[in-house]
Amino acid sequence: ACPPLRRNLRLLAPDEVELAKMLLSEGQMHLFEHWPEPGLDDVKKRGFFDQVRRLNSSYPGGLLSYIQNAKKLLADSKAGKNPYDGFTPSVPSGEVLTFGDDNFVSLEAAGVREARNAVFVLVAGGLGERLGYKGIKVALPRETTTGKCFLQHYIESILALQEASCKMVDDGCHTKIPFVIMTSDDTNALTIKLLESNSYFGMEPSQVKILKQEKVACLADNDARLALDPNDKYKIQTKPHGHGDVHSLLYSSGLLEQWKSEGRKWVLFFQDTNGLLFNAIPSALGVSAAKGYNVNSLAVPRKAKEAIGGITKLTHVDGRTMVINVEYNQLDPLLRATGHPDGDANCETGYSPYPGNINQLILELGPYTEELKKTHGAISEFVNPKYTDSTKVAFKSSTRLECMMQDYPKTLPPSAKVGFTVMDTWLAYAPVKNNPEDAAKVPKGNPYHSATSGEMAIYRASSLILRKAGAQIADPVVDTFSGQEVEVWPRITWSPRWGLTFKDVKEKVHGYSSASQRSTLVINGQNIFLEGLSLDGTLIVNAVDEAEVKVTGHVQNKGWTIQHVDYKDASEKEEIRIRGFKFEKVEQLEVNYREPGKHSLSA
Ligand code: UGB
Repeated sequence: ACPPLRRNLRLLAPDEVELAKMLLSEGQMHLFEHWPEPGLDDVKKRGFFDQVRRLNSSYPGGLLSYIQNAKKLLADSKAGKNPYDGFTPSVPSGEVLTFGDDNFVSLEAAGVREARNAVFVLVAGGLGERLGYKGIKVALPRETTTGKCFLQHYIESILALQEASCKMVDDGCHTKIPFVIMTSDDTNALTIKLLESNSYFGMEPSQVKILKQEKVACLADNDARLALDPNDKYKIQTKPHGHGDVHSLLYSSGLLEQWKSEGRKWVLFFQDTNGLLFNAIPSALGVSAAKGYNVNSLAVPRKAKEAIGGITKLTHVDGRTMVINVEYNQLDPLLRATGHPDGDANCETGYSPYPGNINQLILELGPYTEELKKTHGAISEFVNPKYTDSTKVAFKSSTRLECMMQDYPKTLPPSAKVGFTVMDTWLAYAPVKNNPEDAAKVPKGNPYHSATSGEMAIYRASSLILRKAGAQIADPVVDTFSGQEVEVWPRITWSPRWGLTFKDVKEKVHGYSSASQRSTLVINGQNIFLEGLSLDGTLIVNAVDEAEVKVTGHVQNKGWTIQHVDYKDASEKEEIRIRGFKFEKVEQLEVNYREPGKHSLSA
């Protein structure tokens, strides 16, 4: 059927011949039409099949399934078929938690207890095009007071949970919580380098597993003809398939079975830049355990049009129902098509009635493993071609199939226990996704999701938690950085081992402690107790675990001031430019306790 290929068949291994036959039967002749006689470009021809093999083995069901799925989804898209046809959305009900109340505190305790049976999975294959940052996002500082990057914070949080969880059970537990990072070709080398050059931030290297997702083939037209790379006609053009790949990678890695045999129970998925997430993990895991949820999604109140999905109850005309994320670009059309003429709009509370999905999923390992044995981790996919015109005959550029990790529940039977847990945004969610220019254009009142707002959210959360624990923390001032108006709270931050749960914080803040608005406070150590500290300036306390440090008295100095930084100022580092401010470290008190025993810092 394809003479240029037939003439080159002897270059191919038997399995490659089978792949070639499959490609021809699926209408992919164009991939070979330009192939010259054997003897010319043979290395490139072999390279082409190396790539075809990789594309075939990294997709559940192989390249044949990929092409067939693409044909169907492209035909649906051309016909204007709505993936939610037959479904009516309504507002679901879930667990709504109030930070610091008795229920919250007991759920946190239950969650910490469960943590030794948990594994964590970070999806970090995205390049963050919207942020426009050149490096990997997990290497960005979570806040610039300490400069600790997101990955360090995540690892320290998991280690803190591991230790606290083992302490709660009196059975000599020495569990090491496994930590998986999904990378992609865009992020893999830099992620490994970041870990290796920082001794894995204190985690044992054997605890960390990297799973690299492969890209998928691009599609040139409605017949799902694979697109050749414009710069190399022996290469198929590829693009990312989305965070949904994490399920098939976990399945094929064999890790799920290994974890089951080790008696583990929960798999917690999370994203690359949410510096507040671990404030929400203990209580959310507590909810999963208390409710016996197979799937628990974390959510926050959502502003209409905010770029986070809406958790929605969908009821089909045939009676089926499911509680699932409807992605932000689909919620508005779905609502309009089902009798809500205002679409994705705020209700009288000032928020969308649909809770916002922050893509932190807690799955129960047993049912998850069983489900993946059936699906092999394949996740419902979508395609989003940009057509040249309304005839929908041609694409402006090649497209590809995509998938999202939160679509996992779509294949579950109605008997599955799928729930969600809503928490305050200030406590749980502050992603860094938008560059300063785009952030400044976000409608007033909606969150910026920028490096500026992401860092300020850390200080706000720390301040509010300390307030709730009884400390007097000054009100914020409002300032504008790169066109974004934000609240600037005292710059308070602590290591995860100090304040893993609200109970931990409360136990370490006694008496009358206070911080003025211009203050910066860094608490770095497990046993540091604020007992009547009055801070007006900058205080950094570092202590080894065996040291017990009481901090009292009045600390006053010139402190650290905040300087505005123009995001176009090329003399500043990119990670500073994207936040629009930096600290001028004028004066500080920094104390280090390296010896075990009781110490007191009375200023
Ligand atoms: N990611 C990968 O690991 N691989 C990929 O191929 C792509 C991404 P974005 P998005 O909570 O804030 C999601 O781009 O996809 C990783 C939810 O779909 O930051 O626009 C990437 O590294 C949405 O419902 O987000 O939106 C990152 O860690 C809402 O919950 C993660 O996937 C929103 O996140 C997310 O990628 C949110």
